[in-house]
Amino acid sequence: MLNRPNDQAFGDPAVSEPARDIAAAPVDMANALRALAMDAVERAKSGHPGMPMGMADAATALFTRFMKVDPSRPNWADRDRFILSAGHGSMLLYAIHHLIGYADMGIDEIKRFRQLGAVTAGHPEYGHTFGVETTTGPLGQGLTTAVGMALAERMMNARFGDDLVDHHTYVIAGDGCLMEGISHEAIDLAGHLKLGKLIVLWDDNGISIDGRTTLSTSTDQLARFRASGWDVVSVDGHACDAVVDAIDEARRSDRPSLIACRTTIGFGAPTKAGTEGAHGAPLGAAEIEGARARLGWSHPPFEIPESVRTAWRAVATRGRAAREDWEKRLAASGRRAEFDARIEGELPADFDEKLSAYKRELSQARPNVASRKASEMALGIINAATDLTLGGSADLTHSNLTLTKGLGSVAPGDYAGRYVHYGIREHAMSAVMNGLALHGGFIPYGGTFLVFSDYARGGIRLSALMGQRVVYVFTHDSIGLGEDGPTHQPVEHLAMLRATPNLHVFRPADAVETLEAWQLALHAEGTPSVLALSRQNLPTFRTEHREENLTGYGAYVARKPKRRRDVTLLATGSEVEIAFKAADMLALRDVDAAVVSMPCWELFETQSADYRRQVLGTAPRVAVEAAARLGWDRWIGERGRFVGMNGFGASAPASDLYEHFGITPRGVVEAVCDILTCA
Ligand SMILES: Cc1ncc(C[n+]2csc(CCOP(=O)(O)OP(=O)(O)O)c2C)c(N)n1
Ligand SMILES: [Mg+2]
Repeated sequence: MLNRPNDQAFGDPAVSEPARDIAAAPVDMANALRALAMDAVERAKSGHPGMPMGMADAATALFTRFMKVDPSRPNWADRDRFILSAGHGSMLLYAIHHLIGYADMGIDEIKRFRQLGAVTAGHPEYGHTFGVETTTGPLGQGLTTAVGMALAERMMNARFGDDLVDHHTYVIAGDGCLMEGISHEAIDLAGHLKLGKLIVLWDDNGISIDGRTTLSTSTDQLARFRASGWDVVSVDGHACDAVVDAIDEARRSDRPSLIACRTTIGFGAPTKAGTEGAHGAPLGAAEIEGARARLGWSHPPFEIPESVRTAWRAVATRGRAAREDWEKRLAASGRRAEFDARIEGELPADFDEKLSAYKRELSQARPNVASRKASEMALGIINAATDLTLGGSADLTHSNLTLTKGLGSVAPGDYAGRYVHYGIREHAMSAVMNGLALHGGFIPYGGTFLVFSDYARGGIRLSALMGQRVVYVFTHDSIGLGEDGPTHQPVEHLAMLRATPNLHVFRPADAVETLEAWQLALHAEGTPSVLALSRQNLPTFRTEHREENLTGYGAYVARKPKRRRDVTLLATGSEVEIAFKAADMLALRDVDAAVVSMPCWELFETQSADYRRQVLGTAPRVAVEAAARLGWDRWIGERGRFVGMNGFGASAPASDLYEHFGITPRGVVEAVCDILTCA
């Protein structure tokens, strides 16, 4: 069903001519992308040929005329960022990378598309393939991560000027990206912040997996973007010149731009073009043969004529020259060391010293404050000690306590500040923070209530998968938040977060542990962190200063038994206080209890078996945490007991709720006496 205006071009001799010796035309360059995509998918027996074939012309326009990248220096700081938000079309990216000469993308890797260990993973994976700026696959994430990159670019520009920071962020997004809810959060924020160097090419093909997009949407996307403060234009996505003109125009705008590229999915495929049949399966030998004929591409699979290769390599030559010019400017700027340290995210040399001095003060002052407040106090020191940190909250600044004095808000057209008002957009906040971290120059942290980590989950998972230093400040971390009730009281969230690989979940128990958690989070260059923080006050029990970061052990004995260890009480966060009180009560009944604070399970797991044995002991264990039990059985063992939540919370003052759910010193004592004979 070839019903788009440009379908007429099929088979038209003007579309292409056989390979020539003279410089290749854009259509040949685009056809090279199409051929590599359909042949690689065919060979892999899986993948998505439709999107690369549809967007080949627009991508050729973008790369040949505008993209500033140097494949020999994939991470050069002032490169343009290209984000394939429609990550299923990964072969488009790999074909381009092959043709412009990324060292890891030889033709053999294209032939090994989607095979174990190949750089040509099913979806683009950050850190796995040169030049892949972010992991995409969950639709909408790339678009939103790109907003973070475009914001980082403006903020670095505000700090270092046009000579050192001046690049664009280009996105290819599909119908799916624009249908996802996160897209609205992203375009709303980008439009508001006037991120003029963000340019989105929408693969407007009217097709998704189930069929025509009219099955499920009738939104006027151009109107939607326009209403959010974007420049918008619609062009024939197969007319290279029209796309070039549109990008040219977009680059002149001080608003973000949407270029709707009207395309035919699977362009060139004789029967599957324009249909969902081209979306996500090999085309089949006959269809590929037909496509070759229609496109005028007579070369065997994986063979690209030299004229086409030469034309593509010009992109790299141009990029290399731009990079070399930039390096000269950087060298002449006198700010090279500062710039490099910044982009690498190096904490200042005296950072830990300052934190340690503050930790000593805390142990002496022994504040009785909520851990969210302790976090604010820690941030006061941290944000003064480094300007890498970039704060923010999803409209809960005064609850999350994420804003410290003098940070200044990031505002439309003014990017000097260090605090982002993400608005009520938890999902976008997580993905934007990924973009900020990936771009380089910032350590983003952002706050919301722990319960709404659900809404941020898509981005949190990618922070972990990509190993980005992003800090999630999740306050109101249990029924301890009280009256707001069960919709606001997290129960299963710690378990969900702890189940996520490469994520440190800290639940500090006092002001000292909170500072230590922050210190660990900021040093964890390849791991995002969650700080689960209380609304209610917690006494400081770490009253003796220790230079060593005890939270870094993940768990440690916070109170040694007096004579022998009859029982070990395990607790985190606000429940450590309960465990201490239970230990006092048990002492009166001649039961000697050790109390173990477990602020970070993941770090505890990395300790030696010996250390873990020492901490956990051989006596029976009782764990107390105002959350779901899932995961605790690992620590309490077969004989253990768990005191915590069995279902959702309720609306009442916090102390009534703890009483109601039996998460009390008495509840712990009863659990202990259930397994031991108590006096
Ligand atoms: C969050 C998310 N939901 C679902 C999918 C599965 N999925 C992959 S591609 C796709 C359809 C996307 O349609 P479109 O963006 O129009 O791509 P096209 O078919 O035009 O290539 C879906 C549902 C996904 N990758 N991410
Ligand atoms: Mg589509």
